[in-house]
Amino acid sequence: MLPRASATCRRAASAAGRSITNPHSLRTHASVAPVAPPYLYKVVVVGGGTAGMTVSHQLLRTGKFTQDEIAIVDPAEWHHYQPGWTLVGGGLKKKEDLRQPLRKLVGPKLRLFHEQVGSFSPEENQVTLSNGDRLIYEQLVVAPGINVDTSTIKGLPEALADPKSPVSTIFKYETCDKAWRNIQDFKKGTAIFAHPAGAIKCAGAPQKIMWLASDHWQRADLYNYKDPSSSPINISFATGLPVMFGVPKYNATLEELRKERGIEGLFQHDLVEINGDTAVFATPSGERHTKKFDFLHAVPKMGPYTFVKNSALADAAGYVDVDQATLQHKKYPNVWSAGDASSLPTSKTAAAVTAQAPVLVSNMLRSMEGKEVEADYDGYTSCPLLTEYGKVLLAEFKYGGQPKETFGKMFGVDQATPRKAFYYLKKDFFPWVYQNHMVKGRWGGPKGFIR
Ligand code: UQ1
Repeated sequence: MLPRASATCRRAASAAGRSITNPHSLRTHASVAPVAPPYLYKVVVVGGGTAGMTVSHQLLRTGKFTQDEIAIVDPAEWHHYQPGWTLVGGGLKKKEDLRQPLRKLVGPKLRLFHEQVGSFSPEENQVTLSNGDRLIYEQLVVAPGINVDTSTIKGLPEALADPKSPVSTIFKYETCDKAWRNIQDFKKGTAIFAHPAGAIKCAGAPQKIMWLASDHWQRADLYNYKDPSSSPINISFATGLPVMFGVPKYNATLEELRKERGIEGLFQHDLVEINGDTAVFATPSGERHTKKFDFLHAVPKMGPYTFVKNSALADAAGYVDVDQATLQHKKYPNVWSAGDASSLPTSKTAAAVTAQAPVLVSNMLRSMEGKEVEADYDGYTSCPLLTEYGKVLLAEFKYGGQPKETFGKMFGVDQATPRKAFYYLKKDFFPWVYQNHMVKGRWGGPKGFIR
């Protein structure tokens, strides 16, 4: 089905070097040359995850777009609330409650292409899908997320797939509930919680699951914060990074917690291989260290999807190369990015998308109206760090690791102190507001509801 070619869509087509006035003429053309006809859209959004859905619905809610002028491209059947997977790993939620069929979430005015992207041709304002369909756009939003690749750790895919292995990860839908089963089954021995070197989404999650597990084991009398050496369980946090957390203010609290709770810190230890019950770590100097485990929570390395990395849109690291304050592509002014796939040098979270999406939407509209874009995104991101059952440290910060605390300003509280109120925000309010409002374009994070 071809959408009606609006005037702007026709402009996009002619910008792409074709003089199309009637899209059906391309069908004739297609019968001569074996290429699929292009579909014409004002906006094509690649990705139906947190960033893609939030941006698409916020665009629609501006009232500037009509039926089928915005298309979303995503092959996924399900849309997941990934921040909730830590709660599943901690036994606080059922994973089935944190996903919805993508088709159901996409507003009726949006056109969904349930396909993978094959390639980008930004010079021609065109995206080619893996089925050969071509979408011509006036504006393009690239937000397909980041690839959580279990094969980046040798032996991990096999260990995760074995239901009896003590290896799990909350970073995959398939295994976030295995993490909770393993935590409950674990009664004695060495538990390792790993955090990889390199960029990952939700950089706090690898330790959130550790704080919950250690609390669970303490409540079960298997671990004693005050006397860990006489406990049946011992715990190590093995991280590829030199610190517990990248923001100095929150790192101070978390490092103190680690010591108070008798957890061994293996810094600059990057898990690269699982060999039976042995974890192999690489250090920056190229050494290999090994440690036996009886329980392992692993976190795969993550990186840009190949179709982004290998495209003209990518920076040297493979992320969509956008300006860090305007979210506009550095080379192609009608290309935008938000979320995990973007080059924005901030922590990759859903909270970050609450601040990025309104800037992207506003700047896209300004740009379409011939106005200057505004440098409004300050890098805001947040990490509600579960430190035990019933308490969350609500890290909120911007570029440069500078704290930007919502409730500090409002109520004069220090958010580095774990609190019960933040726990209920994380456990109940955020999942609710996300599923009912954020994906529909009605939630602005710390700024509250939109319009
Ligand atoms: C937020 O808006 C949000 O989205 C629903 C989260 O969920 C993933 C968050 O973790 C955070 C911190 C926010 C920010 C909102 C406030 C009120 C601090």
